[in-house]
Amino acid sequence: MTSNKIIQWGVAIGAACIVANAHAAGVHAEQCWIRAMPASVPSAGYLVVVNDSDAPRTLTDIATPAFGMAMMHRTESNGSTSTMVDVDTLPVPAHGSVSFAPKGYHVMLEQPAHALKIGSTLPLTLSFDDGSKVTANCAIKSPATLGQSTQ
Ligand SMILES: [Cu+2]
Repeated sequence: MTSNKIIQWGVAIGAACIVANAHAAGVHAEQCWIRAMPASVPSAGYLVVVNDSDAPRTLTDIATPAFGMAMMHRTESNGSTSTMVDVDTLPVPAHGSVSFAPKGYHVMLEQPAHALKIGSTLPLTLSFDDGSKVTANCAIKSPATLGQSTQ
């Protein structure tokens, strides 16, 4: 009996270590979607960047083979007018997250390599200051989509 208990504890501790390692991997992306616009107009990508690690991370670049240009922007509104500001780097706090959402941060996507197919997915690859990269699969949605994806 005693030795069985010891084995059970060993299994439980092993499982806990696997979970801890997955979190130590650091940063991941969630709920990525792209609002598809006609090729003559930029499309916009939205996602949530989650940092599960103990260290702050800085997002330094977003790239995709699906578009000729991918840029990080922030929308700033002053009453009736709104402008877009370039974002070079974006800090993601330890155990925190940053949301790209309509009227805030967005990924401006220009020059689609192929016509955007609603219902399909395209990858966005995020680069961080520690050299790590995370690829998100982003759902292509119609221009009428306004809110955050619930998927
Ligand atoms: Cu923009």
